[in-house]
Amino acid sequence: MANISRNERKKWENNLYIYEAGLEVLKTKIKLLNIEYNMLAKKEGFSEIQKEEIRIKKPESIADKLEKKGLEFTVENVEQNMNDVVGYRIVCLTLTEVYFVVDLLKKMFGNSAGFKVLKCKDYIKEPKSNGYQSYHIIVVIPVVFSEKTYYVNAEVQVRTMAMDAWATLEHKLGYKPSQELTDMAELIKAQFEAYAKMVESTDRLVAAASEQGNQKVKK
Ligand code: 0O2
Repeated sequence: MANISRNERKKWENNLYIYEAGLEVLKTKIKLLNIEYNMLAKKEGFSEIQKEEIRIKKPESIADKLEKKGLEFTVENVEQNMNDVVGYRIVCLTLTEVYFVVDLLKKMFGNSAGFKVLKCKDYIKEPKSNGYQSYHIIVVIPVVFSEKTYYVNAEVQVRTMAMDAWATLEHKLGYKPSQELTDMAELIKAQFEAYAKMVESTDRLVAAASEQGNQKVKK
């Protein structure tokens, strides 16, 4: 585990309120998205959003991530190099709903003063080599206090239920393997690659079937 100096930890704790405030602004924004989604979902025949998770990354995880980038844990390094201290995950039932939500998010953050879409990573179109799939949007959130406005970057992940089940299991096994599992690492890797292919083909099949169903209803 990467080292955090006492001084930097103290500085981090003193700055944490900015990230906590950023998360509150993001939660409000996504509450609005939920209202709009629920209204449109009825018309489109979509299911409701299945699950939402939020988190502020622990300093230990931040330090580990910075270390991988060859950087020390300092408040400045976090501000300049980390996009996902504030994280929000939205889990939908189907692929069609994922892209619908992504589109709403892009429009919502792109059209609001002070907010910005910084970067999009479509790990659904281009999954990671281990099979990880998800759509990531990095957004900039304005946090307006009386004396100063801060800008906090946050990562919004959007994925299907099937992708979420895969990522949750892989996170547990792949990120922190026990000794017993390390011995089986190759087998697990292969299994997860196969599992990811199943997730991908099932999500696509469901999307195609729903699309066909919709067309029949419209005829
Ligand atoms: P945790 O515990 O979920 O917070 P960047 O610096 O932006 O170029 P970064 O930050 O690695 O690169 O971005 P990326 O690739 O978008 O990944 C950020 C987050 O996506 C991770 O945060 C995970 O939540 C998730 N993720 C990415 N790859 C994988 C994967 O292979 N498996 C699983 N299960 N999740 C993944 P953290 O901080 O790694 O973890």
